[in-house]
Amino acid sequence: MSEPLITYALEGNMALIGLNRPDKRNAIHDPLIDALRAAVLRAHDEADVAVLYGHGSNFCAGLDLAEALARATGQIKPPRKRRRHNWHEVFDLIARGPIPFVGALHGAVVGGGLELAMSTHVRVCDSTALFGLPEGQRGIFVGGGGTVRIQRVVGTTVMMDLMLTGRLLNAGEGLQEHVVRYVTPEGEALAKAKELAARIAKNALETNWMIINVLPRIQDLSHDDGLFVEQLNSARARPPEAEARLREFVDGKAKKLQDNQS
Ligand code: 1HE
Repeated sequence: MSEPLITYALEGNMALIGLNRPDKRNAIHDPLIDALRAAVLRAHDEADVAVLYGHGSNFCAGLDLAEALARATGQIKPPRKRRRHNWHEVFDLIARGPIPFVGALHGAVVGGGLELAMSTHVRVCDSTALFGLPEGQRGIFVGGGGTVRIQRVVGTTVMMDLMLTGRLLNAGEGLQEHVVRYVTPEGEALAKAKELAARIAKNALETNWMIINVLPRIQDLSHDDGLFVEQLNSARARPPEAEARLREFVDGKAKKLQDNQS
C-alpha cells in the first residue's frame, strides 16, 4: 500500500498531523488537500489541540506546480460550477475551527506552504526554515488566503517585498516579522510545538475557542464594534470551568504564571 499523503496520530488529547509527500517537498495538490481536510475534521472531533508539521526535509513547497501547469494547459478541466476554493475552505477549518493548531516548520515554507503555516495559531520553526512567496517568479498569485492572512501578520510592506523580489526570510527574520514566535535548533521544532500544544490544551476549551475565533474577527471590526463583540464574549459567555479556575487562584492553588516562561 502506498504511503498516506497525510499522517495522523492522536497522543492523548493532541492530534499530530503530518504532510507526507516528502519526495515532492510536500507540494500541495488536490489529493493532499482532501486528505488534510479529513485529518483536520478528525482532529476537531477527537482532540483539544493539534500540531501540523511536514515529513522530510521541508515543511511545504507550496502549490504543486505540475498540477498547476496541467490546469493552465487544460489537461485538468475547470469545474463546471464555481465553488469555494478548497484551500480557503481547509485553511479556514484550521484557523477558525474549534481547537488551536501549532505549526512546526522547517526547511522550505514557501508560497502555499507559508499560507498553510499561517493558518496555524502559534508557529515554531527550526534554524533551517526559509520563508518566501515565489509566486511572482512562477507567473501566478497567492491563492491560499495569503493576501488576507499573511498580509495581516507581516504587513503590506513585508509581503510586497517577499512577493516582488522573491526574497526568502531565514528563521531569525521570520521571528522578527512574526511569521513565527519561537525558533529552535535544527530538528527540534516538532518537539517544541508539542510542548506548547500540551500547554495550550490545559486552557479552558471555551477560552481557546474564543481566542482563535473571536480575536481574528475583532481585528476586522471597528473600535466600537470590536469592544461590543468583546463584551458579548467576555461578560456573558463564561467558560464552564471559569469558577473552578478562579477559585483555584483565590485559594492560592493555581500554577504560577512564571512557570510558563519559555
Ligand atoms: C515540486 C514542487 C512544487 C518541489 N510543485 N513539484 N512553489 C515553489 O515555487 C517552490 C518550488 N520548489 C522549490 O523551489 C524547491 O523544490 C525547494 C526549495 C522547495 C526544495 O529544493 P530541493 O533541492 O530540496 O528539491 P528539488 O530537487 O527542487 O525538488 C524535489 C522534487 O520535488 C522534484 O521532483 P522530481 O520528481 O524531479 O524529484 C521537484 O519537481 C518536486 N517539487 N517543489 C511540484 N511546488 C494557490 S496559490 C499558491 C502559489 C504557490 O504556492 S507558488 C509557490 C510554488
